[in-house]
Amino acid sequence: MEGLRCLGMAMASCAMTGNVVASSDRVCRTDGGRPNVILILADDLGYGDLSCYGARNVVTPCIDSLARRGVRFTNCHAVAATSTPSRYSILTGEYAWRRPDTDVAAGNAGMIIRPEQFTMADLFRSRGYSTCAIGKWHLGLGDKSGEQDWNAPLPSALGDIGFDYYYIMAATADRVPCVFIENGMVADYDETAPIEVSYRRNFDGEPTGKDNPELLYNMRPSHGHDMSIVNGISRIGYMKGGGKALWKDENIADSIVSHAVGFIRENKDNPFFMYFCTNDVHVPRFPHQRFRGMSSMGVRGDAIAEFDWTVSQLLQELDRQGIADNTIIIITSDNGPVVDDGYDDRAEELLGGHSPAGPFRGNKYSSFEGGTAVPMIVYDPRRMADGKGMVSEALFSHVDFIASMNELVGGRMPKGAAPDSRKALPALLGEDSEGVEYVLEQSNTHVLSVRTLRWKYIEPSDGPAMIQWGPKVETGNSPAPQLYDMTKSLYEKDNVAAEHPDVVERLSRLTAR
Ligand code: NG6
Ligand code: CA
Repeated sequence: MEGLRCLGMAMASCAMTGNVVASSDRVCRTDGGRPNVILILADDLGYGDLSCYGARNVVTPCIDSLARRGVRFTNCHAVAATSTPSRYSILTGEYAWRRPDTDVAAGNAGMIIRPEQFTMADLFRSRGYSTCAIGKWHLGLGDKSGEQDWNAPLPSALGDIGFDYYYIMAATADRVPCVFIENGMVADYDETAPIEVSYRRNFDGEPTGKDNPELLYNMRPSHGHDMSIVNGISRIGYMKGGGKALWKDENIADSIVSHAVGFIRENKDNPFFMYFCTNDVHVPRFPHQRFRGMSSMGVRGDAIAEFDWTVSQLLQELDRQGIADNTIIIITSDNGPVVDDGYDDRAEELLGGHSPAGPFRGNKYSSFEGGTAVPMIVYDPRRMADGKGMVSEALFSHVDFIASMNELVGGRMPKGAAPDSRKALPALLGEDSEGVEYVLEQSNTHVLSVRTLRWKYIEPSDGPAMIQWGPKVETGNSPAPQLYDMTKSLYEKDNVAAEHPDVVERLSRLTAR
């Protein structure tokens, strides 16, 4: 099938992105059995943050247009309310809470997924796909925490867990080291500025946000984030050096787009899997100048606009290469939204009636649905067409991606691989309206919840009702079991645990570790 000319479909994909290129220039390289897959993972993008999910004060035309053709999910759940455990579960198909070392990782954490583990990238690779990871990583690098030499090739990295190519940020934009890593080495390494990183102590003579607030010309912290200063923004952790390799926050979106586009070009003739993770809309939110003012919500809204543009650039490249008709796009987020997450960026004051978590209670970190209910749009051009888009209420958890992708590509996973992942391909493709029986969700303090189509159960916990260290977020903690009937209200308010002890008993058994 490869090399097949299919001009009609090319025209259709052309219309999808509004990118006008003469159809005679196109060659569709169709391999019906092995579609390309691009998993686009936004950071801290809430259920309510896209205009197709009811966002106010910002528009996301490109993503909305995919939603009009594909499946827009109302019941998709991240495994965890923070990044590292959420991403761990996506890539391995194992609940992060089964492992002790999967909480929000420092920038110098050792590689959390071990080479012997089977990953989503291994799965695609085993079916002859080229694989890549681009953007935010946040799952550790190298053999041992704190012992990486950032001036030399890393002894273990993503090449050991199935990725043929990668261009990544080690952790988050608010954590050092503030450099990209490309295939095991710091990208654009600057020999004149060797890199040192510590999460314990500062390096002699290096300024910090705490001691030198006058150097914070781009952004100041609201809580935490007062250590090393890079690009006029203070971060978590200490670093020295980096020179020309240091990123400029305003260029991160451009930088990951250009590397993704390069990968698409190089792999246009063979099936590929791309794990594409944006920094948007995580803090520090610092979108490029050309997106400033695109929303009325300041940098958080403008970062959403930058995210939409980012998606549009990938789609345009697929179209240009004539492979849009054979590339499945999945867009989702690693956890729920947060407004003030540690920088003084006026995100809260400028919301103007916008609800980042949509109808849900709670935010990132929380056991309430706002922590883990995320947007998801799946577009499979082989079976979906303009005007045929649908909204699906099917229950889906990110932990189920890997088994579902295995169904998609007809792979075989080794015994013991992806132990918690369930096959749910028909739900992902909009052909099954129910999805999985239940999903498990983990708060940032490891409180587990269970969600079914009807119920939400939160296990009892002793923690405080509000986060105590900065963000104004309800944790969802309560010493009593909580049960909410989600068919009555999506905002978890009326605890009906006392009226349904049988349901509480049944769901609580699923949280046993
Ligand atoms: C928190 C950070 C927050 C963010 C989060 C991880 C402080 C005060 N806050 O500890 O800014 O980085 O960790 O976010 O340090 S995540 O989306 O990558 O999980
Ligand atoms: Ca996140």
